[in-house]
Amino acid sequence: MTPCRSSSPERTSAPRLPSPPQRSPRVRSMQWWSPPLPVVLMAVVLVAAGCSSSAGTGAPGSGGDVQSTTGVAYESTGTGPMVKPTIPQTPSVPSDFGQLQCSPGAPLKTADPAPTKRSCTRVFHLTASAFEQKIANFPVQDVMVWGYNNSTPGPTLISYAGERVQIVLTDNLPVPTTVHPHGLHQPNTADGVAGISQPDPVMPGQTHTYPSFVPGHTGTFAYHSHTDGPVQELRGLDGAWIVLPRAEHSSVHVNDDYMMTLQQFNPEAVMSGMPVANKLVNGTLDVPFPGGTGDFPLSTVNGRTGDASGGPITIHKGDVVRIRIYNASQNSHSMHLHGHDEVLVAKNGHAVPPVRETTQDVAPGDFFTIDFKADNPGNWIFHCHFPHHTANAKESGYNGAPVGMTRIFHYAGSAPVPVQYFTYQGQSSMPAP
Ligand SMILES: [Cu+2]
Repeated sequence: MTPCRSSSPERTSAPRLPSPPQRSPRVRSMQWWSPPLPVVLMAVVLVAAGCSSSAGTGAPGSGGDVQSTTGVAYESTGTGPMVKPTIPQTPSVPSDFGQLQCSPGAPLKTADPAPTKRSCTRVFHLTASAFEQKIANFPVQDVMVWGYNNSTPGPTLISYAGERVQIVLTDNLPVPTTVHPHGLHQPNTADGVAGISQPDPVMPGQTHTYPSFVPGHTGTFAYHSHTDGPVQELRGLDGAWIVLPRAEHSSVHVNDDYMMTLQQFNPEAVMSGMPVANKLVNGTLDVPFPGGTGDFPLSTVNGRTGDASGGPITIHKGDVVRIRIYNASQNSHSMHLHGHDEVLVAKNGHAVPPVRETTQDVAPGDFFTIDFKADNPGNWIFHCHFPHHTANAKESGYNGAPVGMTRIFHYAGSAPVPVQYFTYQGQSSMPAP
């Protein structure tokens, strides 16, 4: 087979980039938006599918070099001038660009790509611990979860194509743990599978520095505990990891880019039949399966049910909006957007020929990227289509509204979403026991 031309920025001269805009410029046409689809897209995908892998091109480092060309760099599939990628946001969850450690020089905290002519490593510090997080308004609120840096899902890690990355994990849990980069091309010594690739997990109170490596491709990926998965992953030790291109063709550029991690939780108090007053706070987590039904009572996007999301996601008419989905839960979820075509543009770090979908079934561990054109003002829900997953312990929200695994897109200028939606079923305070 014919080796692919590497998309690594270390092999190509850096494109000239415009200054970053306050908001991403609106793009009049997307490849999937201006039929017929450019032939070039399919050609690139087909050529890439026949590529063979090749040796890495990244800078030497402690972790071995795993940069490969087996992945289709997303930025290589478009047309038009090169622009800076839109920085993704994760509603309710912080983003973490880590620390850039370049030699020589002090570590930098920066959202910009590492200089290609310096030897730099982007280092992410993750601390696993147990803490309370408000994951719903009802029938529980604050639940004891496990997560990274006091958040479940953990902070969304953001790095750039060709950068060397590294995780430093501190275990503040009462049990041993590890962290696994999911979907990246890490060396085996950085794989973080307890008892196999990492025979001895990180012990409580200890810090472990994993070998650095260069991820093999851009796209949406994740990190999660790979120790005692039925307990640790389902209590919340998951997070997204996005590897951005340093630049992308304007034809694949989006205005708004949102990361959404799907999780399901089983607070013990929800299922135990305790009086409502006792269910409202301080639920502990009982995993893996509740009540023998296989149904998890609370389904969330970014660690919150729709009613506890704090408000809608505001978008603007004319925008192209990207949603990156990571399913960190035990079950598949059929993610459906009202009022718009959702266009599948990438799966698991690889661009795919755009496909218009109504509902996208996302399996556990999958990453799907969908785009939509904001051309239909109003308040639109994006939700799992399993009815139990759009309720909190089978209870609906304000006036029967879907909650659970739901987020609302609100067009600027449209009527506001009723504030009662973001409360306990329309009541301004918790009901008396
Ligand atoms: Cu679902």
